Amino acid sequence: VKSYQPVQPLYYGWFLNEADSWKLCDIAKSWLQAAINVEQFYKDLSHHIDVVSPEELLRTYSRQTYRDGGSILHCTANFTARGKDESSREYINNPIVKSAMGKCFPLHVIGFIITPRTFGVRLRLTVNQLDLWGQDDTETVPSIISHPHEPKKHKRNEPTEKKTDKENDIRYSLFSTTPLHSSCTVTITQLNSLSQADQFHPTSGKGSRAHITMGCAPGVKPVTTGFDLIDIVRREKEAQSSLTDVLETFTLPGGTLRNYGEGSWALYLDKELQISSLFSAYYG
Ligand code: 2AM
Repeated sequence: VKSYQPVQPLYYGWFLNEADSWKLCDIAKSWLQAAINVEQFYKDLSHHIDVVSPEELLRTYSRQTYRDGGSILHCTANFTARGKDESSREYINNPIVKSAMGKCFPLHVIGFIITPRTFGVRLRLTVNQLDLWGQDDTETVPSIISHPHEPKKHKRNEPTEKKTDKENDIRYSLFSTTPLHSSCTVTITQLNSLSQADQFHPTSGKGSRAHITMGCAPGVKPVTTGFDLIDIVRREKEAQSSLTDVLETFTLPGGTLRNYGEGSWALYLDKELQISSLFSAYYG
């Protein structure tokens, strides 16, 4: 007699509906555009990525590597890899996880991270969400991210003969035709004298890896966004304890953009955005 094993999920997460996914893509695209309008940001990032224009930089981050086509945005709560190890199986069988399935949770967007590899939305998790959080916030970051010796040049998106509607979809290319406008003031801030230093380390410890991958540079896997965020949180801590004296900081309307070195930038929003999500599992 054959015995059948139930199929286990690839990962659990908070999923946006399609309309909200579109909306967040639009919002993220405008913030990326606002960052690109800052000359120093564009110069720095284009030094690390092989792009020749701001428009091409906008097109660099895509969601093409997603197995489901990437049209629904999500924040991974636990990558269970179909119950690969004991801790994944514990998570799958956890009564708190089981009872949260199909329930709604507000996601709190607090900013963005932009690196030569990834573009991600940074989230602040609530106490209830932290109960469901199973990602390793201190996972060792692969050496390419933590100690790059040379600026890593990513292969450019070669122009294709004719783009399909799907490829032209902003969810795939995050491409915008919005005209450039420039309005930013440069402030170089000595962190020690900053009264509201908390602004620059909005999350640390449990849940600090929480994010939504908006897009990846060519050849980069989505898992990299989490590693990039872990690395930025580490740099934020170093900056806070004054290991780094001065960081390039730019004030944008509604947010602050900060250079953490080696092409890694964080954008802090003045006001959080809230978006509804549904907790569920993805089977692939
Ligand atoms: P993401 O959460 O940064 O987007 C399917 O691949 C999803 O699981 C992606 O959303 C991806 O990253 C996440 N993921 C893939 N491999 C992972 C891993 N080894 N550890 C944690 N998350 C992973």
